[in-house]
Amino acid sequence: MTRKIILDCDPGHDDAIAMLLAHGNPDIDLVAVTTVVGNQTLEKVTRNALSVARIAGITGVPFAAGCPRPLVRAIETAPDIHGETGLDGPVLPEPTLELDRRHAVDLIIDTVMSHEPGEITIVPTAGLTNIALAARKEPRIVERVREVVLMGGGYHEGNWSAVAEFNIIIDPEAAHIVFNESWPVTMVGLDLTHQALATPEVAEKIAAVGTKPAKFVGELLDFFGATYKEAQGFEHPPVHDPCAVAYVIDPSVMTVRKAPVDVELSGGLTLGMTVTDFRAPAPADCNTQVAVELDRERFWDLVVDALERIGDVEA
Ligand code: PIR
Ligand code: CA
Repeated sequence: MTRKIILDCDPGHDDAIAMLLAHGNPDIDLVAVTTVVGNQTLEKVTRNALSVARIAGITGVPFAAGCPRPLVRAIETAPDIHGETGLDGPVLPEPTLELDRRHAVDLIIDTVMSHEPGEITIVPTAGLTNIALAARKEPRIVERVREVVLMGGGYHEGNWSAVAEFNIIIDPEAAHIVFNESWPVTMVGLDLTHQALATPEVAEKIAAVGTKPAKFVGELLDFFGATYKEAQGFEHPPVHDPCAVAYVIDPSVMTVRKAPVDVELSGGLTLGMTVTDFRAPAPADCNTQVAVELDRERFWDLVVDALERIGDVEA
């Protein structure tokens, strides 16, 4: 059963890998890619998205740029992790795709409204500014979207504060909107993505694919691994964003637990925390679930398989 997805991203090393996984997997139909300020400025992450499209051989998919800043807060980027370009490490080719003329929010709305109810899954791997605005501008998308599977948050740890994750804390008001709408939301948070570590064995499997896109992923992981070690003391880097795509491809690649999730907007120490209520039983109207445990081997097999299917792309 192929799933049509909109990937809303801020490439970003792991966003780039998420895009390659979505493009190379036969069960995913990538129908739009939208960008939002996050790991770097909107201008930088948008250019990166188009460069990655060229590396992956993605054509015929609309790419649109979205919000240049969060709803309420000042811009916060992550150069310590992703570098000054947002995608430091590999040499990036000049983009060949042209940007769609629409704003990302309009592309999201048009895409959802022009498909049947239940057809489109939204996969945000960045701050939730575009998604929140789309829900406010055209509330009918909330009923129409199949589900929102997002990388962000976490129920037991943070990476930008003790308790908050980057994608949530950079625009907590937007995250609050997304979690509090009635669409089904799966939170693929740090609890899950910190299990997706790119170990040397993983890097070897990717290198063995031997193609240009696989080499690109290898270079991404080298840079990401070095900054993750330096800035966050990780032995191997967690490759967050492809986990959300993997859940859409095959939900059995991780276990999930139904639980209400809300976003803290006023806590002094806890701003942007995704407060998860594990008290049983979950209320009948609970629309949220959280990812708990990853089948690491099958996850990486999906990534390697996508790279094998993409093959060597003539740039
Ligand atoms: C990763 C990110 C931001 C900061 C750090 N330290 C690490 C980006 C990734 O692209 C991912 O979507 C999410 N935000 C993980 O917090
Ligand atoms: Ca990201």
